[in-house]
Amino acid sequence: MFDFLSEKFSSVFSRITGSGSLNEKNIQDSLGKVRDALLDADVPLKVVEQFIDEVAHEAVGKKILKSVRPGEQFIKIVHERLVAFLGGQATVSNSPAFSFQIPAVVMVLGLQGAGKTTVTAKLAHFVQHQAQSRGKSRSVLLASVDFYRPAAIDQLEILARQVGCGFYRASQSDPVAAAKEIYAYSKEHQFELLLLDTAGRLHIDGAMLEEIKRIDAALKPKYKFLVLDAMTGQESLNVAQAFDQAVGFQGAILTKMDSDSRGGAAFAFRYVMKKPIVFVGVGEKIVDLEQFYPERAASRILGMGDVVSLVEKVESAISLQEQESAQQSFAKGRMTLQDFAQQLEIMGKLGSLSQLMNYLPGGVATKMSPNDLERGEKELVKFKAIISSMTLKERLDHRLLNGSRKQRIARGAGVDVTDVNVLLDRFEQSQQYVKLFKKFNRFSKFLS
Ligand SMILES: Nc1nc2c(ncn2[C@@H]2O[C@H](COP(=O)(O)OP(=O)(O)OP(=O)(O)O)[C@@H](O)[C@H]2O)c(=O)[nH]1
Ligand SMILES: [Mg+2]
Repeated sequence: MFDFLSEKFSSVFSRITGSGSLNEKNIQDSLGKVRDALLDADVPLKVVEQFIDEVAHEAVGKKILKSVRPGEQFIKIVHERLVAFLGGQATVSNSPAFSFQIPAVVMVLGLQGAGKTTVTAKLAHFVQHQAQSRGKSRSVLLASVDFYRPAAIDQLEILARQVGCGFYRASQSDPVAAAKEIYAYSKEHQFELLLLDTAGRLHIDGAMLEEIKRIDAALKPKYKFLVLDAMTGQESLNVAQAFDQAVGFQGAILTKMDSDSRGGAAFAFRYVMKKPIVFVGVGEKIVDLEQFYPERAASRILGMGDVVSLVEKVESAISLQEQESAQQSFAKGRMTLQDFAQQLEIMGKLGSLSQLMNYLPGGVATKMSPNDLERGEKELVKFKAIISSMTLKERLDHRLLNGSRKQRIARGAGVDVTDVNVLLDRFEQSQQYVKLFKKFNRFSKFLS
């Protein structure tokens, strides 16, 4: 998400020099680059100009604090403005645990192929998972009034099975009658949440809006979300406006943020519609839905990483005990091969390297090619084997590893001695990284 922008932004800020205060002269070059980056990301010109004006207004005359470099001071200002542009602090999408008030009907709207059906299933998973983590359960029903594409309802049925939630197929094929039938079924069976998938068309047209209006009037959904494909760029604004005039909606769900979407849609949507982006879709699977936090998105754009989201991902995937031991090695600012092995284990549970890299600061993700990543995945497998051939003593102190020990370990793991050396190199690098991480923590405290 926002990789494109963070790649562009990463070179912008180091160039500001001089001390004393930020002035029109020393930020001009950086402002120009920020402007170009946003335009390249398909952010509408009007929005970019307003943004640049705000940053300039905020920055000029700012005294540079003694403890930071001018570039860092400028980043802080851009960061604050980005957060404000992407939704500010006080919206529903910001609350750390967005949850649906129940009972409720939720309806998704959007053009053909935007990702409505997938989002409907992802929301069902989200709600059930959220309830589970609190030791509760929620009865969720998925249903569709898409009678235009023959396989549309089958697609939803398959997804419902994956999610493990309720599914109902209406017997009537008039969308409004079907919606009423679905609603009656959901009431009768006391579902707490009904998620209704609707049909999309290639373009906004009168008949489509008319149909949505009638379904809306019949069901009076508590929540309506507009599903927007992040790849469509500025066009999505017309779609948003048309749906808003027809039935209104609370917020948007931007899908396909994992693709090479440049993030412009998020800016444009927020600026024009003044409504929150509530969720973003980051992949095709039902788990690939994240709540949208302007603050975190801004950090990612600026190449500061999104450590908070990473931590959440970690928390949902690994045990408390594992987290604590990882935390300890980070806090010490140094780690042993034993810690390293444990972290490899944890990484394995979290997903692929390329997914994880996106959360890390410094635009790490954009600097790695798919080949690098694939090699990285293979290395991880080897590394695990190598470390498991070591004795505990060796794991706690890697300096013990002389030539003959390395040979023994390589034989045990079924690899070459060079592989053992590669592991040791990587390990030493990651020790550096742990130190860096500590520094980064200090820096992010300064920003907040
Ligand atoms: N990579 C990626 N693909 C997605 C995401 N969301 C949806 N897709 C894919 O986009 C395609 C269209 O998704 P659907 O959910 O069928 O879209 P829809 O809006 O229901 O489409 P219609 O019912 O035809 O109007 C599918 O191939 C999905 O797997 C996402 O967040 N990331
Ligand atoms: Mg669909």
